[in-house]
Amino acid sequence: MRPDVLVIFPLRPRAMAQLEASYALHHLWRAEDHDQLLRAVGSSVRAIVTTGERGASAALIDRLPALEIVACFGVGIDAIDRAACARRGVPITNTPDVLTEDVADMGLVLMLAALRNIRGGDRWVREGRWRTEGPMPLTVRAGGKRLGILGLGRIGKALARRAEVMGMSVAYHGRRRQPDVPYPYFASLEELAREVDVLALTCPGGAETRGLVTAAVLDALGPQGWLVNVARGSVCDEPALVRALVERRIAGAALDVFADEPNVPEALLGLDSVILQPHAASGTVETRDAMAQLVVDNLAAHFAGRPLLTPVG
Ligand code: NAP
Ligand code: 8YV
Repeated sequence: MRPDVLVIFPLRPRAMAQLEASYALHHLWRAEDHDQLLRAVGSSVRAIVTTGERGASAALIDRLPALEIVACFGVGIDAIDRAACARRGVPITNTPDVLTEDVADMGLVLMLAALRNIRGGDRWVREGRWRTEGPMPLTVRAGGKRLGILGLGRIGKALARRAEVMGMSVAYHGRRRQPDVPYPYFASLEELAREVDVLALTCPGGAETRGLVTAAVLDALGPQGWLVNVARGSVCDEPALVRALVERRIAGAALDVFADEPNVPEALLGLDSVILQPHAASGTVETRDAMAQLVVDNLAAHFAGRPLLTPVG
């Protein structure tokens, strides 16, 4: 009998076809009545397929007594209740590495788009202001600026490499100094923010990092400082960020992630100093296919009794 798998959100088509061939899939995302589906199949579900955004709550996990594994399409697992999985001895897999370069690309693109006011320039052309008013207002050079990275992991390091190519200097904050990296370490995030022109967030979400970027950190970044967030919306105190932007206490922000996705604070929508993306940093065909394949391969390894490819430690 094919193992029962609960699909919280579908993956890429080729990966879904592979899953269809090997498992009995139960699609929570298209069930009109979640409760009814869980009552019908919950007792036999052996695996969850989910995404970084949708995760898996303790309430859901508790309804699946036969659960053996949670396979996440995404590296960030802050939306999965790790404690509930640990209590039940259920391993979690994620999709590290395969998305690193694309997410770092998005960090770089967002940073440059903010500093060079790419949105404003595009609008300047479309609205005919180039013809009527002449050149657009000047923008800010990236080269020579200082980039601070909160969370110098896989993505943070890939972003740092890109920033160095742009002629930027790099410093970082994390829970500890990393002896093998050449960049200056700041034990205090506020001190780092004071020292840099751009603060980029590339750490995990979740309880440990919730609200790390406070109003005080934003004030330390200051009116010439920019915030780039490709981590999780929860890492930043979003109301404090909105206030800092509205009051021009920071120069601008480039945001791929938000506290309550897909809801974005109304106040951000009208601000020229902000560039927004819909949590799209890993969203290339190539990366999403590789992430989806990793989900499929982790499940295959689990059900074949082989070691998982990318278990969360
Ligand atoms: P990673 O390699 O594990 O790097 C995470 C870094 O964050 C580590 O260097 C870690 O350093 C630091 N960190 C962890 N906890 C911290 C804390 N409490 N305070 C300060 N720093 C902390 O992970 P990754 O693969 O680079 O991914 C990072 C995150 O990016 C993911 O978890 C996810 O939330 C986000 N992401 C977003 C997108 C998107 O679409 N926007 C896509 C992929 C990933 P220390 O251990 O030294 O503290
Ligand atoms: C999303 C991400 O998971 O990997 C992560 O942590 O945030 C993203 O890659 C992706 O949008 C899939 O839903």
